[in-house]
Amino acid sequence: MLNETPSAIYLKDYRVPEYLIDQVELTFDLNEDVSNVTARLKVRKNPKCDTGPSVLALSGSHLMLESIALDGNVLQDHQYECHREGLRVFDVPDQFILETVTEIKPEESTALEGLYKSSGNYCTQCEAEGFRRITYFLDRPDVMAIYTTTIVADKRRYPVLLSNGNLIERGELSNNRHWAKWHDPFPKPSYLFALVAGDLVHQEDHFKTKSGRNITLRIYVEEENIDRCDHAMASLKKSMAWDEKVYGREYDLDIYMIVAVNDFNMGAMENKGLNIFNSACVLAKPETATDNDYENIQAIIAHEYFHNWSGNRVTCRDWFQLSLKEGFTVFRDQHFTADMTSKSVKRIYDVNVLRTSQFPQDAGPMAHPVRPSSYIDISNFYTVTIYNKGAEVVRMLYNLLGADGFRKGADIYFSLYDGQAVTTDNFVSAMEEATGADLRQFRLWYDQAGTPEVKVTRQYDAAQQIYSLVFEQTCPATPGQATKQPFHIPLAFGLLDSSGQELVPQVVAEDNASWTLNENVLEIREAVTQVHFKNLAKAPIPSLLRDFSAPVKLTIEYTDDELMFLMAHDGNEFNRWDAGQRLAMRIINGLIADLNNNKPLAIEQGFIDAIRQIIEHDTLDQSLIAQALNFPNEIVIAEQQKIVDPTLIHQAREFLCNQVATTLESSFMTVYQANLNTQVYQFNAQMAGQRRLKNTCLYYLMRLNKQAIRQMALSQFRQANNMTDGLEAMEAIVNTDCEERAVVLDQFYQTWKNDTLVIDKWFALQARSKLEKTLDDVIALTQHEAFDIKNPNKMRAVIGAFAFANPVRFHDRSGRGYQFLADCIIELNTLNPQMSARMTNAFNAWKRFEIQRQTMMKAQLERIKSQTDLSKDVFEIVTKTLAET
Ligand code: B3K
Ligand code: ZN
Repeated sequence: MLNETPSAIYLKDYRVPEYLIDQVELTFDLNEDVSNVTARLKVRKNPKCDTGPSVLALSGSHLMLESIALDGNVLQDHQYECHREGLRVFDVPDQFILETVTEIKPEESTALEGLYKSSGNYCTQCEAEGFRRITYFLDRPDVMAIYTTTIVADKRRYPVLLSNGNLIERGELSNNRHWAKWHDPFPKPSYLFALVAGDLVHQEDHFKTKSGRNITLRIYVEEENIDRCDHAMASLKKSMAWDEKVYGREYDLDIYMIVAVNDFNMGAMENKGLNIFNSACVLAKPETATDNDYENIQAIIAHEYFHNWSGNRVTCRDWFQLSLKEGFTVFRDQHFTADMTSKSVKRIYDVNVLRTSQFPQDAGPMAHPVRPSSYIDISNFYTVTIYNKGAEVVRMLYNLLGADGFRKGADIYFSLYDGQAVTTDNFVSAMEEATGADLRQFRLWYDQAGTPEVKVTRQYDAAQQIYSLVFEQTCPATPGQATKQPFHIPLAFGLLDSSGQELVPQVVAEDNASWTLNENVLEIREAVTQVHFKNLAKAPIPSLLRDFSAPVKLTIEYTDDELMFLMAHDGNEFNRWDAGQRLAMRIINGLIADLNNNKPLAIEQGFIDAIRQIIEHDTLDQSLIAQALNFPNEIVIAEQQKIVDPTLIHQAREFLCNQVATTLESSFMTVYQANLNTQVYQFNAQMAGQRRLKNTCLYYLMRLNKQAIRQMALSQFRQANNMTDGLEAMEAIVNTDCEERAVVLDQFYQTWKNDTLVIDKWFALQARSKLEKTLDDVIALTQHEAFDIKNPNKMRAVIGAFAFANPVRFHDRSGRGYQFLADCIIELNTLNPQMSARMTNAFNAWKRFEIQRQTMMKAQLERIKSQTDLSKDVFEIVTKTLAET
């Protein structure tokens, strides 16, 4: 906790490490309450760094130093100094062995960093700076070492002892203790270190690599979960095959292990050869996991596996480069999921994440570039900007260079930098080297924060048969960046004739044109770009930013009829969906204005008819139809408002959805009935799509709150042979004020109360409920016997779902939602600073709200800030959120 104001760390201050550590030998003596770590470090002066005094400065935190020796000689007090953040050893030679013994208390680590306990088992989380809670070390990613780890523990309580690499020896000791020794031959940064000691069982399988090596695959879980590993194992094997096929990357160790733990701050961690996963991101069987869980698990297993190359073999020089591994790896997992399911459906899903989370971040006080230039606490920078916008930047490169060019660039990147810690700039250079492309301006995507806005206007000259598009790009100011330079933006587009046929664009070539056209991708580079198309007897309808080819906000004044035309005819599935989103947004904005002016509300029949055509479409992918029926959510709508009033936004959106439900009841009912399916559950894109569409129909129908429909939902809830259908029926009921609500909630709880992951779903859907009493329910749920503020999954399910996914109830006019969240943040601040800081982000947009809510949110932020023991994590978010600019 803070004794002084935390200070920022700057990219410009990066210096190579003065010392390197080539080899690490660790011995863990695990005992209840206090454990000992012996570290034997082979240290040498970094030849790239010839200046500086001979002082070795190691990081360390929450450690008790028991002994320290250099080349076998115990150090005297004056030869070293221990301080709050580490250890300094004076007058060290150019090469030496440093041996320390430290005492740690894993049982006390509620922050879930370093070595800690979850459900009685020991596990670790070292990224970004958790290793320093295990031993004194050069805990920075550009120090890569070879690790040998010995674990000694009680045999009955901890029969399984795991670390990175391969098991090389094991043995028995007296007093019912045993030991295991692991060796990882690949040099790695300390953040990839892992250890597990526990009472676990495993599922085993094998994978034969393309060069014929046989890899052992194991998933370790608590005994009661052994029947929930099949999907994760299948996903792992698919990921391994995909990375060989698409990137030519083969796995390198003889064994790949995944361990599921119940207490984990995020989804999973890519430790070399020993991934540690939040159990929610591994365990699945049809009765307990939904289609969304299945998809999520497949994506996260793939993501962590892909890190073995993009992150582990080639790692980050410093934490400013975090997106080097995260953006690239998210792009890789998105591409994998698209290949396993449907390209358009996956793209829509990913764009929804950008619009719901990343664009608001870019527009708020925590906006930062994909490669930030400073941070106070790196844990706060595992953000949608680093991950998802970072992936968009890589996707733009992929689209600009083509699949072959990009693959060549990736090959160069992996071979040139294997075993090294590098920068995003090295990544872009590899792409340039492979293709000869000039990516100088493109690099601005890494350094400039904010979402660019592209305004498009169009003109048609009938006499000349020339059609012109004018693109004006701007980017709003973000903290620390008042002005921006224009971006290099790839805009995929098409021109449609009045029957929906695709025209072949013929551009009027101009000398010194700043833009280029590659097939159907227009690359713009300047603040204003004009492009003229010739030989057009009539003005075409443009379909722009196809497949969301750049992470920008594109505005163009389409007429309603044009949007409906694009909804029906655009050859690009993503843009068909997006035309529907634009139209729905326009309607909702109109409703908000009418509500403001006390005007009666109405929806034009044309829109309803267009929606009817989509519902009844019998050749479209059913997941795609379901996506088209999901109008922009309340957070995305809020993004568009000058002054945000969540109550009005909610009323407007509800009015639209209710009108659609009322007018199209019979269509929804027909489609619902047609897709009832009693077959054995299987997870595949087609069946998941069918369930998704059916449940979307049920959701609309339940808005009518009719007895017969409630019965229908109830019987779906009771008869479901899988969690997806059971939970969707329950969610539809829980969002309706009806007598069945309490019945299903109680029945579900009684059935599943011993299943912690299922109970998280039960918590989350109550926290997301739009009923007015939700705020009181949420407060009560935090007192429920199954709630535990120390468990991040429970936190996310109750408090996270409420604060981030239920704007109308969180922003309750009384301000009680804010008070409640601030209480939680303050309680968590000492228990788990990372989680606490993440929750604080729910206040980020406070300045955009109407004045009463703004004032109340500010008061809560001030209250958090005034806590005497504020963690560095929360300090950073709260001060940046309150800052004037
Ligand atoms: N690299 C980890 C995230 C670590 C977060 C540390 N606070 C998971 C992932 O992105 O794969
Ligand atoms: Zn990652």
